[in-house]
Amino acid sequence: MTTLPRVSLDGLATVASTADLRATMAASRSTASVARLARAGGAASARVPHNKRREAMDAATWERIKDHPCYSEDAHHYFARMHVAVAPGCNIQCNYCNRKYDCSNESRPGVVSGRLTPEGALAKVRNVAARLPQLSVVGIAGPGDALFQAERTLKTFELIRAALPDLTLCLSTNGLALPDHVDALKALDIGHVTITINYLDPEIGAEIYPWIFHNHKRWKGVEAARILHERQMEGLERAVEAGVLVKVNSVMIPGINDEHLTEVNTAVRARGAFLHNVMPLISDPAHGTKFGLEGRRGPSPAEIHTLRESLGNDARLMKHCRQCRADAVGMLGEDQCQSIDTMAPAATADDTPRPDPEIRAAWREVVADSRAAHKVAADEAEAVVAAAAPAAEDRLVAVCTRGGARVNLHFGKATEFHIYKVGAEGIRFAGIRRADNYCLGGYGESERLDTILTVLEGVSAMVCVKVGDGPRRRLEAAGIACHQDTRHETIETVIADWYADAVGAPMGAVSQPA
Ligand code: CLF
Ligand code: SF4
Repeated sequence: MTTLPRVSLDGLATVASTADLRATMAASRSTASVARLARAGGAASARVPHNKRREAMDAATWERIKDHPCYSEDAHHYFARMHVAVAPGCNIQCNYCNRKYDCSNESRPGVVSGRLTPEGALAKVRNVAARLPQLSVVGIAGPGDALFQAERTLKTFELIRAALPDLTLCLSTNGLALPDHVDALKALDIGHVTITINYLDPEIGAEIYPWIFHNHKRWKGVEAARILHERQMEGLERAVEAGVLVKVNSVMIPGINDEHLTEVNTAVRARGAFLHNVMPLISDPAHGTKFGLEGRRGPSPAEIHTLRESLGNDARLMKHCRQCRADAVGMLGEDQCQSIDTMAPAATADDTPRPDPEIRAAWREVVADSRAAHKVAADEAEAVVAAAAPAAEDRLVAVCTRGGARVNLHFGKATEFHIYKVGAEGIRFAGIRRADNYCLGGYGESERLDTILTVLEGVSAMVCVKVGDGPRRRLEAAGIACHQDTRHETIETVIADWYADAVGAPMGAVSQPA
């Protein structure tokens, strides 16, 4: 098996040299991996993504998203992003936002990011790039709107583009100011833009946005919502025309826009949006937002799942978003922003780590190798599932993983579960469900287990490296089978093993790719 080397993710403390990384790569290429690669057609297969939906994508588009952890679900197993919080102001008010915190369109309320100057942002990017070979994308997503004071955002992108040209630049906005800046973004070769679009109907929009600030004037109610809608659609169309890959984020707000999001999905697809990301409203009175204070609830994981299924659950639906903060650093779901902020400054200029594009290039080679092995393993797993029970009903499986697309985490340490749907259509990623980890170092927390059981509503099995007897009994009593696998194998392989067992087919009935 090809095992991804773990580099600089735990606290960003270890600086990996290119030589170290290449040595680790060589050591990780086991005989089994080489044999699998040979069966898959060798190096050429490294460029063929394993998931069926990606096989339909043209090569140029795949090239643009294959290292982007948000635009490619596959990439998020291997690549990291960082945000630089250079945009403090905002031109609208969302009822799910408290300005004390970050922009809730891409952030979890309850945290606040430090503000950076463009020069400070560049220094931080250089520091992270020197320590994190997985870094592939730098985004600006707040803490306010990235285009309200666009000069700060554009200046920051300009500095990063000049200093680290191999990094992809990415921007997230509420869309109000987007039509005015598409040309400037294009000139800086910003090819990935996210717009938060929560409605088409201004009457619904007025329930989400009390006011906007536009053309030197404050607008309120339905009139404000109509202007915001028109600007969002114009920005989307112009950005698509300019060749930008536009992702649309929508916050699902039960009782306001939950049923309306189907129309939003149709409209943004028709205008060329590359991806649609439906995110749950995060609402808590402690956050002091209007929705939080009036007790409006967010959707349950099952409600989000049902909506995504109704939207087709296809290639153009993002399901692995973590609603990360405006100064997030690291792999999605494994935020290292505090480690980097509290890191001791270098004693001398010579101690300052320097970004080395070769390390990132070496990491991309590691990933290409791992992806090729993953494709073979996933194909084998699909064949096992197809042979096991083509007529059996779909099951949801919760996976404990800390990256690399493998089952490589103990249940007690999981702060999120990767949900897969397995059945007649094979094995498909279906989303992420988050909960505080059960194990607190030597003992488990019963209340946390209650929450985990709620979060895993509708799930048939949990697969992990190990689970203790206590939580296993509770999970099984709730109808969730526990499947332990200590091999650190590919997610699809472990799911197929469980599934073949669960539906009663003989294990190993199919051992080769179909
Ligand atoms: Fe950042 Fe957003 Fe770019 Fe990603 S986040 S600006 S597209 S680099 Fe990603 Fe974070 Fe979800 Fe955003 S997981 S909140 S979708
Ligand atoms: Fe808050 Fe972002 Fe909405 Fe502005 S766009 S009000 S920062 S959630």
